[in-house]
Amino acid sequence: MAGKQFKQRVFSGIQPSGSLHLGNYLGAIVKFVELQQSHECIYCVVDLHAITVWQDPNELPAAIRDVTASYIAAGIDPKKHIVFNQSQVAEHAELAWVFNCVARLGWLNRMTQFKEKAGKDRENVSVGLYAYPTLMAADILLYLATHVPVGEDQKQHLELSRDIAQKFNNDFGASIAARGHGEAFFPQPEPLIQGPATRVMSLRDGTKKMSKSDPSDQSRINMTDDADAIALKIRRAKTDPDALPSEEKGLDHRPEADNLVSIYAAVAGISKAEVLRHHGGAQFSAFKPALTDLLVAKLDPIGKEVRRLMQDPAYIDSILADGSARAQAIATETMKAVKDIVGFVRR
Ligand code: AQP
Repeated sequence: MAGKQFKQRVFSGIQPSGSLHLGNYLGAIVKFVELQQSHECIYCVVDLHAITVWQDPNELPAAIRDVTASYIAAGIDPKKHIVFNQSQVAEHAELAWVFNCVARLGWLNRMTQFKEKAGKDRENVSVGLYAYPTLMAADILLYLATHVPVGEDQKQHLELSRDIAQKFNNDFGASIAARGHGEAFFPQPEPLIQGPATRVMSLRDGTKKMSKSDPSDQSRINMTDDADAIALKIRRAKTDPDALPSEEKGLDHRPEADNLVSIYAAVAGISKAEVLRHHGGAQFSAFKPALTDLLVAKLDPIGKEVRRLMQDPAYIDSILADGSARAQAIATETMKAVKDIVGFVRR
């Protein structure tokens, strides 16, 4: 892969599998918004991924529109960049199939997210849940994306996407070169995992990731929670009895304290060390109201805008239709080239 320069392009997505939460916001959306200044960005509502576990068909359309509204309310510009939902661009599924034939079973067997999500009931989960990472590789590589902003939990899947890109480039190297694409057709997408909140933890258990699928709504701050709900959840958030330390090292083995300090740092845009310089020695009874004020100031306007946008589903659908058409134009070109490289006969 040495040498070939790919145009810099950002791709990422979020599943419409429930209410978006502070982890999705700090781990992903904040970076999506920042990257718009420096890159061409494509942000997807990954509905094909969502159905790897059961989704009620009566609720899925609202969930898709809710993620779209959250993108826009947080500051993503769907005119300058591309916002769309995955199922409107059939090439995602088409490239995923090719990648199913490139990726090795042994690679997928190592994926920890599958192991966690399948749990003990492995025989009973969908084939889609197992193949999820090959679809994710297709999402990214369909647009020849070079940078992928994600939370820490997606690091392993990103590494798999890089392995798939490399194996495709190697396996079809002669065909790629013969068709004038140089030494590599796909780039090696780089994960962008940065900041103090790449892994926001549950408010009820500091060792578990904050997640949409956690049955307890008290475990997460939803992007659309109002000020009262945020205050209540932070007040009830699990903590230990000690005061906050003055240095970061003092957060070791205190997962809940570390989580609240990390959230504060990420929302305030400062380091954890700085948070502790101001709040070291404080009891949680004093720190929690300060954290609540910060969260309300950040999330309340976004939540209000999401609720306003959700009043107009036709507008949201028009954004998705426009974004899908623009995404499709890129995807079609990639798939034509992939078909030629693999050796399919096409119209
Ligand atoms: N707790 C988190 N901290 C930081 N980042 C997070 N992300 C998710 N949870 C956290 C990041 O959000 C983006 C979108 O995630 P996703 O919806 O595609 O899937 P997920 O990672 O499986 O998120 P959830 O909330 O845990 O969903 P469910 O419960 O449906 O599986 C990704 O960039 C992810 O890293």
